[in-house]
Amino acid sequence: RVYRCWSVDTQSEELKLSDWFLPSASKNLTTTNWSAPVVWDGTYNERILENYYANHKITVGLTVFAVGRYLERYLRRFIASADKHFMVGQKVIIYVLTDDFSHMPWIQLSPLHTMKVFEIKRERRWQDVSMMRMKTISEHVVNHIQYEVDFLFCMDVDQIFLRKYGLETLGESVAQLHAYWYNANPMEVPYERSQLSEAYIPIGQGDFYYHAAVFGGTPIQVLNIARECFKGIMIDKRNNIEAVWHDESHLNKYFFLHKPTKLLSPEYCWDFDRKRNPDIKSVKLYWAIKNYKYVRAT
Ligand code: 2GW
Ligand code: MN
Repeated sequence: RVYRCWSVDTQSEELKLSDWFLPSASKNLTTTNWSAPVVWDGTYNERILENYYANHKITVGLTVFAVGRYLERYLRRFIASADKHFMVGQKVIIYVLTDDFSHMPWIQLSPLHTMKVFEIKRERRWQDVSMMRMKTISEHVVNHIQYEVDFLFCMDVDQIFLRKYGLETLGESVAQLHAYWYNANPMEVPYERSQLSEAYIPIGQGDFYYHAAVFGGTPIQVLNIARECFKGIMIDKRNNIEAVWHDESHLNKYFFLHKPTKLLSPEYCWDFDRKRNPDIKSVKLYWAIKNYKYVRAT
């Protein structure tokens, strides 16, 4: 299957010509009502960022879980594409959490990039595989990640980097606008609507619907996010309720209560199954094809 990609190279050519003048993406929202930037292609100046970080050396972490069939199916492409596009020129540590060391793909990384692999146990239910990531992330941030990186991203494995995913995405706490809901009225988005769940957001409230496939920030902020989400998940379990979109519902509740300091446009996690759309100028990361019948079989 061939993905449609559009207007990318034109876009970066234009960026080179207009060194200091950066027109903001025409009608796309570029600032939230709490003054957090929404990063779209064309709203940042790569050269200024690179100059700044040339004098402020940082290391960026990236956690990814690959359990069961997701290991053979997605991990290699995720890591290989991250090596090519994620924080190029910066020090990067990719933290892989897997239930099966013996099937770890061999991948040669570029000099500034390294990888640490940890074994985790496999949860019986897939909902738990996804939700328990919050617990594992907290533990690893506490035990070592906080000493190893300045910024941390946590991502789903079923996605592929396509273009430079760089310094413009760094922030205290970073949330990803969901490709399907980025311009929807918060009234219509699939927040958890049961008051019995910790993830409950009342109708009429909420800012955006965020995608749990990407979130990040400083290690301490990520720790807060993961801890709070896991707390909500466990309270729900005790009350015999599971939020409609699992950890994603709890993440949305967290970001509703604690506004993220930076939002990433859907160009940073796009689904090419969606219709071509002039808002989306330069896709940096996209959803891999999911054969649910295959990957979710146990
Ligand atoms: C997940 C669902 C059903 C069967 C298996 C799995 C599964 C997930 C698995 O067998 N092995 C595994 O490593 N995972 C990890 O959990 C993997 O990193 C994967 O990317 C992540 C989330 O599962 P995924 O990608 O199938 O969920 P999506 O793409 O439908 O994602 C959204 O909703 C989820 C909750 O339902 C999460 O919030 C996720 O972060 C969201 O993107
Ligand atoms: Mn996913």
